[in-house]
Amino acid sequence: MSVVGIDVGFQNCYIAVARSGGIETIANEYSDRCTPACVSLTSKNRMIGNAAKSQVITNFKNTVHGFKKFHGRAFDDPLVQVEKPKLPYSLHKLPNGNTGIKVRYLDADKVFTVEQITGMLLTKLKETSESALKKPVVDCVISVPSFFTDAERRSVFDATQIAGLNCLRLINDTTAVALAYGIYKQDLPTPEERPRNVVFVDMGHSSFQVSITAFNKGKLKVLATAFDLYLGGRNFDEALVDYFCEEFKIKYKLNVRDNPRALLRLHQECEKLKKLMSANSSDLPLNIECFMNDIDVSSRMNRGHFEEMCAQYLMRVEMPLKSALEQSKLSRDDIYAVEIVGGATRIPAIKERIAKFFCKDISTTLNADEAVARGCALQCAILSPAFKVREFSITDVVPFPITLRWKSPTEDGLGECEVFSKNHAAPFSKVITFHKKEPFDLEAFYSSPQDLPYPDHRIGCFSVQNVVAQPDGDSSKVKVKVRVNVHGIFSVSSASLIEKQKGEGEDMQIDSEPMVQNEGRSEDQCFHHIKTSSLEIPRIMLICLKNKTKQVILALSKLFQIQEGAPGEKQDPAAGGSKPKVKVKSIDLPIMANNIRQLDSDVLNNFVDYERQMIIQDKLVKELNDAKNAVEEYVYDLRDKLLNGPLLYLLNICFVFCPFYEEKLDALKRLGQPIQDRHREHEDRPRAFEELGKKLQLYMKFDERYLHLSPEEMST
Ligand code: ATP
Ligand code: K
Ligand code: MG
Repeated sequence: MSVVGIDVGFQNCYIAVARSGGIETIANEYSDRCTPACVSLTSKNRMIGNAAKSQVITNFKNTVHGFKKFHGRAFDDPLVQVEKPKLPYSLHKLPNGNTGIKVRYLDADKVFTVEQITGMLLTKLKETSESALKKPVVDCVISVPSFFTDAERRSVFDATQIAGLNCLRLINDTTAVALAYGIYKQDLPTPEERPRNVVFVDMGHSSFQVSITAFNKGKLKVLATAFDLYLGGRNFDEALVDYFCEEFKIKYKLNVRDNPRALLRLHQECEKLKKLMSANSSDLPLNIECFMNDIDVSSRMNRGHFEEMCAQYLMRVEMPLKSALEQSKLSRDDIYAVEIVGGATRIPAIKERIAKFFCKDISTTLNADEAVARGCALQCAILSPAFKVREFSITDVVPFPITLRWKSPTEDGLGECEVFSKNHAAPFSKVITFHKKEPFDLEAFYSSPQDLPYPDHRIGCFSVQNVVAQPDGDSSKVKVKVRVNVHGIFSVSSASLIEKQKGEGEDMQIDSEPMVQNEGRSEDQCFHHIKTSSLEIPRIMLICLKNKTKQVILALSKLFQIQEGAPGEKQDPAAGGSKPKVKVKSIDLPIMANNIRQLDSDVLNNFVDYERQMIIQDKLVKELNDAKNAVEEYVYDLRDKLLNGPLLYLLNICFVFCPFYEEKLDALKRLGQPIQDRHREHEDRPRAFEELGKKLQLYMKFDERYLHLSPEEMST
């Protein structure tokens, strides 16, 4: 069983795996540990990662990058509309209103969903992991920004399924970093001592994330998170691009924005320049040859000027830091360290701003590029029963408060209740008790739309079905379980009707305020507990059930609730923990989820099938290319040995026209072998070779018709 963690960045992806020696990041076939988040579609196949990145300019209409933020977003979403004009490829409104990506693939117009594009990227990352580990990879942990809402998380989760992965957890970027930081620390305070509070700051290509996390021996607890959705390395590239576009308009009379290729090249050069400026404060040149209309362009830039140009972005660094600190209710003195990761934190002005805010030198003890992936792999190792790793419990937060509103078709009385407050511990389940005579709907939504980085605050509607009144006409007690799961996804996960048994009386009050009860342990804690518990649940059982992890965890959380009692906010006699006053029977109720932003299962299955087909197509193209390369290699080899005019011509024809490379390679070898043999003889006997030359000239007479012969005919 493999243990893999994947950081899917807006620009860069990293993979880390757990091996006996510990966690290590792995390189792809280009010996690159970074795989660009880029997919290029062609008339024959797909190119993904590094191969796709090299197509960004040449095949710009069909090379997709910068798509991570389209997850779970409608085409009309303001964020999508802001991005759209900046993209070299086209977006398309899907029938369900979501964002589609329009490209030419296999000589046809094709619209892919963002889940499919991320699915392709994940297929590539899966293959890279498999070739490094030399075994199939299915289980993994994948990172998402901590500010991703329900819809975005569900969409990424769908993408993992399209790629055939079993995602054990979607973990927040900064939480993965916190895990990578804390798990090996030997000197963390004991659980009784005051925790060690560390700030994690991650600025990537597209966004800025901050978390404050409290560490004790064997555990971490996220206290607060904050973010700027629109602040990342790319803003600094764009500032440079804007500047040079203006300059080149005046200096060279060039309208760079009208030329997608030139604009893309300028982007690449500006990013390089930006990185150089991080290490160098002197004046630096920008030179691009044959930039547009055969004109070479050149200019200069230095760090001081660059920082002036980017003042509006640098100003925004402080806000999320301040927000996180306020939410955590800590003072600057309570902060033990400020750890930075993410490529864009290498910009000196950003580091300065962070250090200044916390009045503290910043620490760079983590690998800025790989920390997220390493944290993901560590989480995967912890969740995997087949892997031994130090026990470490992770408590994350609910980033945006969630409210439930309920209504019945006939009963009046609309009610609502905030089920998860901001920064509530997650993953977490709660049981809410209702008193109802008929089915009812629960609408879930984010309570504070003004703070939500997403235009629609609705999460979904969950209908609790089959609810009936008690035989005596009283309302029935309905227990509904709501949860934010390990992925940070909300759901109304189960409901049951508590039926009074005949002859028993219960003092049941009908109140509009539902009773909210916390479950004893989070699912994550349960899983931990079972791995170390004295219950001795056979390890093999855990392994057997590895593909049903979710169900196992669910079962275990139930088991623990019963075994250890549920220290809920309020004790409910029927919960099973304490002595029930009355005999009750519990009936499971079906729940219908509506308006959930997740792919329907038949659509998802189609995407899974289509991804498999595309994988096969890519494999065929690759095999053909490999065969072609083998022929080419053989031809070159022969050519080196026999620099004979007519023969060279013959071989070149074979090479250009051969459609069945493998057969032809055999045929060529049969043809070539005697030639090589004779060549050897020729070195002894020049006359013999002359004869062969004549013979070859005979072959030449067949000219191109010759190529229509079968391999057998060819060799005779
Ligand atoms: P996100 O986290 O937003 O999804 P990502 O994870 O793909 O994006 P990273 O790989 O962390 O992003 O960082 C990429 C960004 O860091 C790019 O904008 C890149 O130009 C920038 N960057 C990398 N090295 C440097 C450097 N030395 N100086 C300045 N910027 C740098
Ligand atoms: K990254
Ligand atoms: Mg990142």
